[in-house]
Amino acid sequence: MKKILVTGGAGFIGSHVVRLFVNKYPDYQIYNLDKLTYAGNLENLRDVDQKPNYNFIKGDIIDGDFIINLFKKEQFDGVIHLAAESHVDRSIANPMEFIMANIVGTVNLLNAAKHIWKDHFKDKLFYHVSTDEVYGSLGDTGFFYEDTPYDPHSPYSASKASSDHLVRAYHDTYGLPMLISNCSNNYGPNQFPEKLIPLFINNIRHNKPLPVYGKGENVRDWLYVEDHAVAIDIIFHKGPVGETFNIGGHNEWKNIDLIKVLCRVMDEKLGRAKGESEKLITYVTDRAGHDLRYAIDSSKLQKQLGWEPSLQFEEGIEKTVDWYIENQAWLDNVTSGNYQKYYEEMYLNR
Ligand code: NAD
Ligand code: TDX
Repeated sequence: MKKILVTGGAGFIGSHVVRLFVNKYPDYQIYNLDKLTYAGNLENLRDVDQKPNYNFIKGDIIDGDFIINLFKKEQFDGVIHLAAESHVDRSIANPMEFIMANIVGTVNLLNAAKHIWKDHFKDKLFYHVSTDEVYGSLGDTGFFYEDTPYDPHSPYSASKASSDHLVRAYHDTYGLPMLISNCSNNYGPNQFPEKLIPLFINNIRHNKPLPVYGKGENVRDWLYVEDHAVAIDIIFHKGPVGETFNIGGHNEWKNIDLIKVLCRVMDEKLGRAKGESEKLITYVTDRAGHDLRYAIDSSKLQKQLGWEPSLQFEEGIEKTVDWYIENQAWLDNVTSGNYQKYYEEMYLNR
């Protein structure tokens, strides 16, 4: 029996990680700790939330006393830490929320793990989920490797870089057993419609403008979210303690090219005339400090631990569009704020 704490399990990637672990490891008890910010949605876990090995805890990683008491009470064997403020544009508007959640929140978890695990580090593991954005921005060529120097530009990426440094510092200073992975842009079901792909799917659905930042020439490296969850499972179970792994699908797209693919697929799925959705493209003022290009080299993970992305992008984007079209109620609930009632119904009014 293992007790695993997953932080941020009601969010986009966290919900896919929780689902994978709850279904694949019936012998583990999975504890999903989430504050349920605007980005946390328990509806994402409706299909597993009645399973006997799933537990939900509403709580804030910024609250150090709460975190230490939780670790004392539950005696977790491992932590998979995903809870974070995750949207770059929000970090530009309000950096302090990112400092608190991503830096202070991570240190609270590290302190609790160090304190509670101190005499028996051997079978414990603190797995920190991070992003490729810590490495900064590439020019037209080259890749991010695990030893690429950190060079973050947004308050979001600087807060994630800071949390990565702190996780390594707790390993080097106190011997805390840890692993870090840095992943490229994720897409797929359950992503909050403020990030590029679900925002544009939702806007196309409502015939609203598609705001392309700058000239749409920035490049991102896209990975299907379930492939990220599988990579986390493999690294958590097989990764040598103290190591870092990059995760990415070698799938670079210029924003404007990706948006045109999305428009084409949406036209087909909605039965619209060819070229209809592209008419919604609207070029707007660029994001401040907008990183030009991200591209991950994940050959260490592929060679050492045998992970491979399972989906080609065309297949992944079709699956994604199908999911949002089949789950329009999810999108409507998220955009209206109704999804927050699910918590009240499930956990408060019983
Ligand atoms: P998300 O915004 O969809 O979800 C974040 C979750 O964390 C939400 O459920 C939210 O309620 C919870 N949370 C936020 N602050 C909290 C706090 N103070 N206490 C407890 N819970 C809190 O994010 P995501 O896209 O699923 O990203 C998850 C993690 O993966 C983040 O650490 C992010 O940096 C990292 N990441 C994301 C991507 C991506 O493309 N989305 C890529 C690489 C890495
Ligand atoms: O309306 C938009 N118009 C636009 O042109 C939005 C929301 C985005 N963009 C551009 C900005 C980026 O170049 O599309 C690209 C993708 O933007 P986001 O979806 O906001 O993702 P990004 O900023 O690349 O960061 C994401 O990947 C790394 C996640 O949000 C992070 O959490 C993750 O760490």
